[in-house]
Amino acid sequence: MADRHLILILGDQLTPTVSSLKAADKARDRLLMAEVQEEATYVRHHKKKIAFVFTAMRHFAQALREDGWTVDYVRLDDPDNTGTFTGEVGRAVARHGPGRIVVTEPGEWRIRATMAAWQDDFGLPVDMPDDDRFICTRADFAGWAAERKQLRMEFFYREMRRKTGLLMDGDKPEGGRWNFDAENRKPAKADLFVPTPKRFAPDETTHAVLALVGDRFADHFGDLEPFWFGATAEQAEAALAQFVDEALPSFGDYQDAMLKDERFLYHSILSLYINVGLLDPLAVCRRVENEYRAGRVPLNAAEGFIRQIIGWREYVRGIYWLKMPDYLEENFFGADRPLPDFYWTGETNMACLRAAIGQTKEEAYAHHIQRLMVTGNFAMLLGVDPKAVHDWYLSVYADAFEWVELPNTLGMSQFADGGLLGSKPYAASGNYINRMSDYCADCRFDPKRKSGEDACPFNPLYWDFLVRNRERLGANPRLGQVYRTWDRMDDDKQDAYRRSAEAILKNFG
Ligand code: FAD
Ligand code: DLZ
Ligand code: SF4
Repeated sequence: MADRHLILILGDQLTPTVSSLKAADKARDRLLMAEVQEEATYVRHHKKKIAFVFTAMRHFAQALREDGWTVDYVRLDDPDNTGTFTGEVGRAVARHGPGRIVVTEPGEWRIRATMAAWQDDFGLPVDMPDDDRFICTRADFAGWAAERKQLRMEFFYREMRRKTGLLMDGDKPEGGRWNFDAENRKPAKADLFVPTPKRFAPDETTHAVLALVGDRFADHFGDLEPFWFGATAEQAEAALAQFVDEALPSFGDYQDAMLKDERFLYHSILSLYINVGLLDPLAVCRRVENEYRAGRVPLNAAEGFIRQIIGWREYVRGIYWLKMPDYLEENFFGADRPLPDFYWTGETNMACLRAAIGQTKEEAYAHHIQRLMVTGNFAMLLGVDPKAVHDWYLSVYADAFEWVELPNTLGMSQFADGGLLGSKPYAASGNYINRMSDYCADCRFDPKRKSGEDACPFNPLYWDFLVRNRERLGANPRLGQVYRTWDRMDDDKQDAYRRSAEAILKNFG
């Protein structure tokens, strides 16, 4: 049927109003969703992540059917499953004889490159409408970037505030300031009351997916169970409601804090739902703004939260599409060490890394500061190949999709783009982690010791990293003071740092 459209819906396009469905016709068109081996294994995703994507896909397909759509849903264990998007689209074209293929532009460059060949492969036009779940189109971001020498998030964020009207007071920012981050750096005390994120008992569909994933991906990283993620838009809404009621008011205050027994603190644990399309980012922000306007949450919490979404989330997506595919190859420091094995096991006597990696293994979640200042910081100080770091982050988190993960990892956390995203590397010694967490009390190392066997490894590595990379970083005005501190140290102290760092580096190959 030549005027029929075949509409492919990807695993992160689980939104009833996704652009590919806007001009679609329930009676005429056929929808295709496919669980494919290639997507589950192009990096060895955490078991929980695969299970989350598959169960959310299955629930979404069911909701579409109930809404009157005809959906071809190909399960991973379907004996005819070819294992790739191209293979599954090919089979669906043969089944339905459509006149065109429609798919909302994918989030990843890799998939877009595959799709670029489909017109020739299938002799059919391929429509790829923009993904309008983002506030800033790719074209608008490129226009914004073209007018600037420096692509700083803060200025982009202000544009997004103006564009959406979120937390605006006429043409001025609510409360007289754009950014309340300075108020969001409180460390947390271990006895702080902390709410827990909303958990959902697996239903029959999720149980079937868990059995499949347990069977097929047993050798992938991470614990499959207990599995408590939601799988539907209704559940994601319930998770949002609980976050707003219980955690949002303190979200700002403790945004950068880390506690060994509190994995989630006041974070929202919503990124996975937003990224697959179960929650609309702008609607989430409007809800948070309403809480502020109703006097139920302070401005520093609402602003901090909204900035993460309309600021950082939109900004990294813009950077991704602006810079791919070359971005993947960036390696400003020429770092080439392998990722230490303990990133895959959590078995290390560094308590902060043990906690961050251990919870990543169990939950497929760590919050931003754990990702940036513990696992990311350590990999950068050590000089790990940024591609290996990128593979790790893309694999281990339930919310990891390349468009958001890559700029955060390669740009923000590894400074591998030489300063496109940040004005200086997020390098820190044990002092920062000690101040922002309760990890160090349980550690075999001493955050106050600078060198020698008991010194916190972050301390000598921090200085060694700066000295090793002086040619590349020495002219950075934000590091002038740090290099002056190094230059003022006496030779013995400098030697002690470098010898300790050498011993650690030798340990990690
Ligand atoms: P909250 O702290 O509650 O923040 C609220 C929301 O803001 C998040 O749900 C998310 O949608 C958004 N957000 C916050 N920070 C960022 C950011 N830097 N970039 C984009 N969106 C942001 N986020 C991902 O969604 N996927 C990733 O693969 C990912 N990889 C990361 C890798 C590294 C090395 C680092 C440093 C950060 C990464 N982030 C990633 C950003 C951030 O850590 C997560 O979005 C956040 O931890 C998700 O948890 P949450 O929902 O509890 O967030
Ligand atoms: C992450 C993921 C996984 C594990 N499996 C599938 C799948 O089987 N089918 C699918 O349509 N999408 C899957 N995804 C998401 C994609 O790999 C990819 O990250 C996004 O579609 C890119 O925007
Ligand atoms: Fe981490 Fe160093 Fe503290 Fe140990 S002492 S927990 S290695 S920061």
